[in-house]
Amino acid sequence: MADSVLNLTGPVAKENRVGLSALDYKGGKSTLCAGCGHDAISNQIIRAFYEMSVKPESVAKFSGIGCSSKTPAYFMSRAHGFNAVHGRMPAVATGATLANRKLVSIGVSGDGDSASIGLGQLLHMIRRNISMVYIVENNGVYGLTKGQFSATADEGSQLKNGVINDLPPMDLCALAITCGAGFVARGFAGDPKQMVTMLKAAIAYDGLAFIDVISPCVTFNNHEGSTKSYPYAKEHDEILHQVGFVPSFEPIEIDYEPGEVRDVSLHDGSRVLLKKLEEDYDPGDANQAMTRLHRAVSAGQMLTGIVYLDPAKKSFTSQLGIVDEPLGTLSQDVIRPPKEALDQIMAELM
Ligand SMILES: Cc1ncc(C[n+]2csc(CCOP(=O)(O)OP(=O)(O)O)c2C)c(N)n1
Ligand code: SF4
Repeated sequence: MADSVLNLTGPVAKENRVGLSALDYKGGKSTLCAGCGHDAISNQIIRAFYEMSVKPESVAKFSGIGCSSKTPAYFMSRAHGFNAVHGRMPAVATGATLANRKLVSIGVSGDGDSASIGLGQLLHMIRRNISMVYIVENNGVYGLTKGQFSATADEGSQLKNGVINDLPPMDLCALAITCGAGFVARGFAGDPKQMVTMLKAAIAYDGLAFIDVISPCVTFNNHEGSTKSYPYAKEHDEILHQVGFVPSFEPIEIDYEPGEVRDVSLHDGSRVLLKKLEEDYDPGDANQAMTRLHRAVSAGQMLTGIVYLDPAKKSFTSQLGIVDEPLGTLSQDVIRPPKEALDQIMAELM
């Protein structure tokens, strides 16, 4: 078992702008395998919300089913939370977000939850531009059910038992851009500096901020044949997939420069090749974003950073003109048409 909470020494022990310390953002103790990439992401979520001074009570956490979907229990215990049915988190989050536009919503899902069983739900949520941070903790496998390939597993990658994946992977970032997402990013669980920066930008974005995070499964997808392992991701910084079994390891952490390609070795000997977007990369060009994603795949790399950003895109709540006050607390005399209005409608129908 790993403790998911940040090391609360040094600057994080200070109070933020709303008078809270990082401790106020912690969650329960993680029950994930030691070294699982998902715990590293939870830590950066805690850090980002703390440093952005978002009150935990104003946050709504959503998830589906999977090891990744368990993680909202490991951060911000004081926030609202809903653990939905496998792959159905987007429908629940859509309803909650529309009912109360004041909530700061964050969804945490897995590649099985979002790219396999829940793909239809995810695509419609992106298309509607629901205001929330949507994280896919992408390890290329169904970790919770013992490591079967998911729809993001790379063709030719191998399970620990020798089974080879002969289907092509889905690139969730490319899919998100195609479906009209206004904020699309990719990160690596072992690169906390980049991760926390992208999370802060995502929290500040009004609309759906989609972040695909390569998050190695150290137990079922972190071996030599895996392309979603810590080592593979670190070597091929372009798209994340890692599967493998890594019993109780120290999390891998890297720090590398924009524009650099980093070959990362996972605990089981597999590798990931990460490429960080250049400092002067312009995320405002969707065509360029798609080209870069495709080029990275051809080079066997995972491209990380904010791949695409459209700050002008309207969120669904703005488009619908939803009032600021949560719908659930509006009084009857505001939400109910008066008798005269109903009588007039009836008269028009006669
Ligand atoms: C309707 C339904 N089908 C199948 C399952 C079994 N199941 C539970 S979690 C899971 C996959 C989780 O994989 P992923 O979302 O990638 O999360 P990870 O565990 O890898 O973080 C599956 C198939 C289920 N709970 N419900
Ligand atoms: S099985 Fe894999 S995804 Fe699940 S907690 Fe363990 S390392 Fe993480």
